[in-house]
Amino acid sequence: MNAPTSLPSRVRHLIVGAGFAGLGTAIKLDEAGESDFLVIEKGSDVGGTWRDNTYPGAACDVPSQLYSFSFAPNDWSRSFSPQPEIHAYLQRVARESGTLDRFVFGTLLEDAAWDETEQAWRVRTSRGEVLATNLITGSGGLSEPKLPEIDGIEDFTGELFHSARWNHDVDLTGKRVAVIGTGASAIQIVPEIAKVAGHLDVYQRTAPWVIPRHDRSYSRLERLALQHVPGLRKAYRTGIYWGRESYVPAFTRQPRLTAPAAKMGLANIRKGISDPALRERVTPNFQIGCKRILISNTWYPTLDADHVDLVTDRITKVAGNTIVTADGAEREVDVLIVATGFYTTDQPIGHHIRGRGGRTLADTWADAGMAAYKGTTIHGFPNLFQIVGPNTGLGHSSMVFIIESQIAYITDALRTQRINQYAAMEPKLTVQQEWNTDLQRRMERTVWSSGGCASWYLDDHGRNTTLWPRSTFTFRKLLSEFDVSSYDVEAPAAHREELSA
Ligand code: N01
Repeated sequence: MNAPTSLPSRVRHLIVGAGFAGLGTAIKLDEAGESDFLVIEKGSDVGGTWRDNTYPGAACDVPSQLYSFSFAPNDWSRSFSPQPEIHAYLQRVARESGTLDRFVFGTLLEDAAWDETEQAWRVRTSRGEVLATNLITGSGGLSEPKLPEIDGIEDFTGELFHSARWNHDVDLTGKRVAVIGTGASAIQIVPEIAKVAGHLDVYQRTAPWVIPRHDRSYSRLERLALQHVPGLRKAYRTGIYWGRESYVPAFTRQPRLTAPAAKMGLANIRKGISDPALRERVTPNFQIGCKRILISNTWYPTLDADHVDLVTDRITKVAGNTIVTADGAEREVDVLIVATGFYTTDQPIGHHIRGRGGRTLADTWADAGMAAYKGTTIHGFPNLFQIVGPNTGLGHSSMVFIIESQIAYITDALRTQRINQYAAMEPKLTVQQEWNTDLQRRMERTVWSSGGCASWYLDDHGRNTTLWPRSTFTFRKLLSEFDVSSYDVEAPAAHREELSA
């Protein structure tokens, strides 16, 4: 691989990020003959979230047979693959794709501004400037760690780190450890570190719903069959897909259909915890599905262990190496792990992308929240394509399915652009508004709106600007073809001058 070390002055497509989204886009653009692209990646490797989240116990809670590219099968070792296996998969796919010669690692996007004269994105990176006709962002919806706002936490005198930036130099053996948060990351971390920590305090603000995890390793025979029996892997993947898709009505239209899942969650508590008072404290007070449903067989038994304390009193401050809660209790810790999630409704990259008139995405979205057309393109931001943009997230199935749908749409858009020699394309404002009005109308019926919880799905205005409120096959169908009639298009500037002469 001869990856470039400096940037060319001009490129047709600039892709930001080398996770599932950026890598998948590079592969599909290459296949479509759109080979004049560059991928910039701030890290030193491909993998995105699966490179960054190296915490103990990190694994995907969507079965790997589905949580992988449809065009790049893998010999998975188990149903819910651990992070190292997913990362290795992405590394292999990247290596074998023949596109790595156009990846530039260690390169941060600092600013991207639409240049009206050039009809291109003028992009400043930590490695220099590049002019790009199209800007495709795959920087991830859950990539920028969010630290909790707790008085005194910045002066904590022990070791402190976020779940997504695990400090592997810190040995937790025998230490007093505290974890803040009880989301998808924390419930994977806590059972693992409890095996070595001397004492563990788990700070819970909201009790999550946790149902059993049906994970197992595949037998040798199963792996051989999946690899060699024609059609078997595809049939297995399709089965998982439809199994997951069957949850959609419960989330989006009939929240009462979630009742069986709630029963499973309550049974999981009874099975894992013997103390009635502790059972009570871990019982959620909102409708299942309102926040992401978590899966674990070890979460509750870990909370029940003698050297683990669940703390439900609000943290009031951190003083030195002591965490103080509202009841006045003071708990000393050596290591503080914050598993407090990510910036989701205020995408950090939005502050670095400036469209027509120099307006940033962040400013455009400041008043009414994030909004795009088909989760991918944005009025006022010509030739910008966002993978995992507004309202493309899922609570039940594989984001790789969504990503591949968006990549197909973008590839078709770029083909249309080339054939028609459009210099710029952006969704019409009215079309984008109609799309979002419809989305928000559908959102009202969902469990995410009516389930009585606060979640990272909702923005400061209470609008759900992160999740897709319909089936994933509908998403795929709606993005199956680039609908140029929904777009304002511009001829190249030189051509416009010729026409007006
Ligand atoms: O983050 P979260 P996460 N004081 O935002 C608590 C994906 N993921 O990293 O519920 C005290 O879910 C907060 O409390 P509350 C998945 O999509 C996937 O765990 O807001 N507590 C919550 O408990 C997931 O949804 C996998 O009251 C504070 C926790 O911190 C998403 O990533 C694995 C606090 C944050 O939970 C994010 O998960 C891991 C404060 N000041 C993650 N601030 C897979 O398996 C926040 N909290 C695929």
